[in-house]
Amino acid sequence: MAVYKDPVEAAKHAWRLLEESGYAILFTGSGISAEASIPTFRGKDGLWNRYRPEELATPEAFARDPLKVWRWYAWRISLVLGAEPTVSHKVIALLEKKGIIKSVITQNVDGLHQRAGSVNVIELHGSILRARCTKCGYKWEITRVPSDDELPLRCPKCGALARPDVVWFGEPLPVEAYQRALKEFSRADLVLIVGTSGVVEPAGSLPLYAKSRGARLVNVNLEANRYSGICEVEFYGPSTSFFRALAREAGIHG
Ligand code: BJW
Ligand code: ZN
Repeated sequence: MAVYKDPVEAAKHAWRLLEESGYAILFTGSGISAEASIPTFRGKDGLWNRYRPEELATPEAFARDPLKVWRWYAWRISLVLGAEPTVSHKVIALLEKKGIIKSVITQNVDGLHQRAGSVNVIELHGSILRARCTKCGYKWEITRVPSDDELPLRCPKCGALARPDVVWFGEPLPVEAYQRALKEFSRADLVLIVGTSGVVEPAGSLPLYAKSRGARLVNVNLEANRYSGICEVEFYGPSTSFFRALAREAGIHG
């Protein structure tokens, strides 16, 4: 196990592991989008410091006050639509293109991996840029920030109340995405974990599952998290500094 503060040293070590790997995957959380000015959930500037999850990100909260929940999501949609993928997202997409990593399993709902060009992306917690009818299940893309008088959104097919197509606390993960993720983590021999605290289940346990099957782990985070102490490489610093250095090692010029 090696712990780094220097992104160049960390990237050199991680690149060696990538070259040795047969099936490397990425597991990402909100920290990878923090440098795109999209707030994380926990920590100093996290959303849960300013808002109470049980008032905004549970089915009970939505049943109680759909307008309040939709207003909060409309604000977050505006942040996502105004954001650009970071160097981290872009380098990850190029690594996939080169066949060096096979898939990205993300807890994020912001779609930035896909916008950066990643193709094999598994979204475990849904997408903030999609709405879903609470009655007929119809889903559609959200391409602009809904105005306040459009809220709460209604289904264009049946007129019933719609909700953000994300996974709230107490809800099961989308079955197909979770099954695909399990397959990826059981196949992987290297998992790069980027920008997640790892505290939310069942997603947070996936890297541990891979490790129990012999995979090596790389952890990229600003600070210690659930995976600290069990990874082959741990880098503590902003993910863009790591991926910039990794791109150099990989000879990638975006
Ligand atoms: C940087 C950085 C930079 C910053 N560079 N790094 C077992 C034990 C205990 C509880 C449970 C359990 N099993 C289930 C539960 C309950 C619950 C849960 O996990 N609770 C825990 C919090 C205790 N889980 C659930 O309810 C899940 N459902 C479920 O289990 O259903 C069971 C069921 C089965 C069958 C029928 C019915 C039910 C669902 C969880 C859904 C999570 N949803 C959210 C909201 C999504 C929608 C939205 O966006 O509004 O998902 S919560 C939020 O947390 C979001 C995230 O995807 C998720 C993970 O957070 P993430 O990404 O890790 O962010 P942070 O903020 O925690 O961390 C950011 C990290 O980045 C930090 O470490 C920073 O240091 C770092 N960082 N800048 C590098 N520049
Ligand atoms: Zn409908």
